[in-house]
Amino acid sequence: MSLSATIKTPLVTYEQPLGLFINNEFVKGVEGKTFETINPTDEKPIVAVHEGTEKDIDIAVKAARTAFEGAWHDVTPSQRSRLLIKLAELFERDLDILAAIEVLDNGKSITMAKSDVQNAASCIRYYGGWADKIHGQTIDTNNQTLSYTRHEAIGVCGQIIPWNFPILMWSWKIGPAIAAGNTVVLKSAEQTPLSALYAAKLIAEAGFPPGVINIISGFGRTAGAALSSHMDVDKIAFTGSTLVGRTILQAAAKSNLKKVTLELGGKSPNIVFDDADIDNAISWANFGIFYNHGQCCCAGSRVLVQEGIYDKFVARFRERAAKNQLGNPFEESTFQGPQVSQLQFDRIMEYIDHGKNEGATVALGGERHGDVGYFIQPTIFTDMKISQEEIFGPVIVVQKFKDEAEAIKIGNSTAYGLAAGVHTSNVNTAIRVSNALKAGTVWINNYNLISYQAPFGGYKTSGLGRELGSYALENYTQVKTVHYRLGDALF
Ligand code: TXE
Repeated sequence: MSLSATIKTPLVTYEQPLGLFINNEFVKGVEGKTFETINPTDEKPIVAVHEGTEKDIDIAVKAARTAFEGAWHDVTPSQRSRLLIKLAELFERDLDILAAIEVLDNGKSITMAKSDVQNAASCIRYYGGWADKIHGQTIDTNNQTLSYTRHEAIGVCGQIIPWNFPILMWSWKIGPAIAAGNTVVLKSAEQTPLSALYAAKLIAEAGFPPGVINIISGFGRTAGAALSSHMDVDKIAFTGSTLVGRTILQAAAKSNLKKVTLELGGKSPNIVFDDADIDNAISWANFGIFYNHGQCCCAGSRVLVQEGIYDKFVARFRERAAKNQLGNPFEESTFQGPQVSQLQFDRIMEYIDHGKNEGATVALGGERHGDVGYFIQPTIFTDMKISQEEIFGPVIVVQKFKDEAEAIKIGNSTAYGLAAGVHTSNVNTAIRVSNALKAGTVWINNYNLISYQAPFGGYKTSGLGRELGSYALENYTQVKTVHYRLGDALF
């Protein structure tokens, strides 16, 4: 099979790389395997890509190690900055191509895909800005000693990303790792390998030395597992399910105790008090769950509404969600496209059926949309038992609460702690409740607004460590203390 293919989309026709990207070249996998990636809108294969397995991971890790000890070591922080900024510019130049790939491979709507690519470019540029500003401290220990710290790169970083934001997750992982001077082997999700490979082409064009960033298409149990248990990978960063997050941590513990950061699932509460601006709250509740078709780790999948406005809220929320435009994700007016895969579609429909069988009221939706593509109607449940599991689809449960204490109790009642929302016009309530919620991010009178400048990550089983902002750099550096003795006194 060849190493590239011409792909036609309604927006652009472009050349899609298909190989594994190692040492700045696209190559076939050692075992010669390939796998197809499916268009979730029409359920048909788009193209087959080369599959990386354990041996390819090994080759990519060697390339990353060689670059780390060699050419990359001599690249100055300012040069790293320039390379990242150049890469951001290339993302912006090819925004339409990258966005079209996301729509084709993932099913997200074109407006959201364009915003993902722009945010990815901005994130990479932001970390370009950091690359020459990563400093240690000089520490005043005593007059005879110069003590200082260096924030050094960790080494070879393995990165495993999911399919819900393929290009955005690529940028969240690669930006801080490269800014801090590491080298990378990134495995994309098997459902959405295409944008990661196209972006790989831009790495070579930006001028990164060979081996600094390597991109492998492949499956979790083979390539992903090989990366997380590799003895020469110094750090692993993972975004995905909590289930797999646990296996990554175990693999790190059993191999070389590589450093681990995990960004996992959530079951985030979005709390609406009686005194909230109801139109604003409904609008953010709608965006909080139905944005990206509910396929967000921080999706506000539980809306908790105070009893005084509960009935009014449910009635108006139904009206609002019913207006969400479902359909062809290449149409500018589409808000919701298909779920990413048959597997995710089946999982979500199973949760919906389970809710119905348990006697929950379906206030809206609850069915497949159309008969081609993995489309699911925006679904609102009421009177449902508290659900603990992440559904990861366009499904929301609206629950009633009496007072602040109960809202906090229900809000914190899952094993997750990724995000939460609070809607109220009372500043004291907003701050008190956001302090009490066990979540890595709290949105007040909005939901799902993420900035690459501010940290993102989870409490409890939602993860370890933080991505984005200056906080992410802490996960990609290690601190060395140096004591330099100035005097000549002997012990
Ligand atoms: O995730 P997996 P799946 C949640 C969401 C979703 C569920 C299942 O609830 O319904 O997970 O989705 C790689 N060693 N999230 O099955 O399996 C895999 O190849 C190493 C939340 O797609 O966790 C892919 O690259 N790697 C989430 C990545 O892990 C392994 C985003 C994610 O896949 C591996 C996605 C292994 N043993 C799903 N097994 C979020 N936090 O945003 C799989 N992988």
